[in-house]
Amino acid sequence: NKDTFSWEEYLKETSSTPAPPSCFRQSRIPPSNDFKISMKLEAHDPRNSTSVCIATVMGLMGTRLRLRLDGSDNTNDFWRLVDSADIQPIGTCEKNGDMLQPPLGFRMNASSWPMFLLRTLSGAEMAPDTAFKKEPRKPAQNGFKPGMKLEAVDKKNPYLICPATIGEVRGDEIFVMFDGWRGAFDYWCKYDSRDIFPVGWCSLTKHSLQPPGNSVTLPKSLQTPPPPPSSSSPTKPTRRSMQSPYRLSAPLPPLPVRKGVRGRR
Ligand code: MLZ
Repeated sequence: NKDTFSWEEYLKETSSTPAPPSCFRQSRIPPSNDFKISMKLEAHDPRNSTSVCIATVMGLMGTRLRLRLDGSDNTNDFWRLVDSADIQPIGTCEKNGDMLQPPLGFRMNASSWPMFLLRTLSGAEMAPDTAFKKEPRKPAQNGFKPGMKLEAVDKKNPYLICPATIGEVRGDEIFVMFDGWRGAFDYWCKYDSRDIFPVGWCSLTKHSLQPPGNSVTLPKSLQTPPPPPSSSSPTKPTRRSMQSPYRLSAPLPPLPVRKGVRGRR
């Protein structure tokens, strides 16, 4: 199908290479997703990470779960991997001598929390211990290099995983640039972030992968290397240099438009 995104063709088109799988804090063989919709589990509240709450599985995609904290509204759903350290079986909190907390923005009076908890858990289907997978260890060091390709969660639209490029590396941090989106969704994160995946992850785990946006991508043959960074200004990727640290050399022939890419909304 010509309209679906193919890494193989895209890597050729952009003459780029994937970041080696060893760079990522992800299992070499992705874990299976043994959760089912409506199962309950314990999760750290993303807005208040010291508190552990009850969450319900609202959706499944690849090795990820769409979670909603019980007692919260439907506008704060979040995504976690089945091998995330942020989730655990019901009962873990109590076993550790801790107490389950109402989520930030609990929609009832705080005094009704104990009864709410009781009702929430009675008769609920709890996710089995075996569904929770051990979090992989972090790679010993930051092995990413500028220009390497990867798949990354779009933090502004966290249900999306999209093709991306390493823009810059600084210590333990990497700059993730989303291909074809002119910098609007780019972010810095740690090299061992759980939100980044090796090329092929989505296809392997049957997660959908967004095609790149349609802002200009220059073939390497039309690019010139950037000037050496001046000591006064630390290099920050510019809007123009979306896909790689290379810039337009001018004048340009009309660009071929890749098929099947949507306009930016
Ligand atoms: N509103 C946009 C989402 C863009 C996602 C970009 N991810 C890097 C759309 O629906 O096209």
